[in-house]
Amino acid sequence: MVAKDKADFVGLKVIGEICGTIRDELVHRTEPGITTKELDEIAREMFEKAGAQSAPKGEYNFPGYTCISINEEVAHGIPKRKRIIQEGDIVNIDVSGSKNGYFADTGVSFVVGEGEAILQKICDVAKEAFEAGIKKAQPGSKKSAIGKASHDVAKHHGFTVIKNLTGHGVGRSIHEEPKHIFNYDTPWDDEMLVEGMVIAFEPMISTFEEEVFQSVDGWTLLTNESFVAQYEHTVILTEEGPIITTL
Ligand code: M3C
Ligand code: CO
Ligand code: CO
Repeated sequence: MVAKDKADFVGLKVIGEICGTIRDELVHRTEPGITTKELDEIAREMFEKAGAQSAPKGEYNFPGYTCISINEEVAHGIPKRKRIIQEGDIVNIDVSGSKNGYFADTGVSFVVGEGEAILQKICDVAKEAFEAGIKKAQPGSKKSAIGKASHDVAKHHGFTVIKNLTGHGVGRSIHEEPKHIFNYDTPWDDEMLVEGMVIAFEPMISTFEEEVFQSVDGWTLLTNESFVAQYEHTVILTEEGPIITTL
């Protein structure tokens, strides 16, 4: 969407804060021994208390309130009673929701306790790639500048980006125009960014692969052998600078 008036900004900030708070609480509660279903249950209660709805459930009938993906799972991981989180796992928690017709989407990858150093490294690089991309997200600039900046960061650290998953427009629904915010340079894409445009930018940094594939469960997106970290926020683009609603 393109945010135009006070009501749009307030609506986006309200659901942004709800999703950001749920994401942080789930990260905080993640420890070895907890199941992904238990974490999702915390999110269910928090959505309910906030008078908000889970976007995956409400929009796609996803079997969970949040997407929780571990190790070879990159995204759209289904919370499960049998999936017990272990020390050293790389976990991605992606929280998206709506309230009063406004939507937000945010996610973060992190390592549980002590893990392999490279896992922490890709998490740090995903954040750095997000920040580099968002610096280019100015009204009047080309949309493709965002992906180029994030890919440059990945390459600088010797990593790759996932090319068959992208960020997206958000605001009045979970996935809307602009359909794709790529994680790499797309010089053919001459779409321009405009004042008030709301995007979810979500660079996915891999140790060496560029594509994910879908699991037989019909939801979970997997890698073959690499590890992937994602970092996502909902951002309103303005002349005065980006407003991150999900901080
Ligand atoms: N929030 C998710 C979508 C959840 S709906 C099942 C997203 O938009 O960030 C991703 N899209 C692709 C991978 S993660
Ligand atoms: Co998301
Ligand atoms: Co998203």
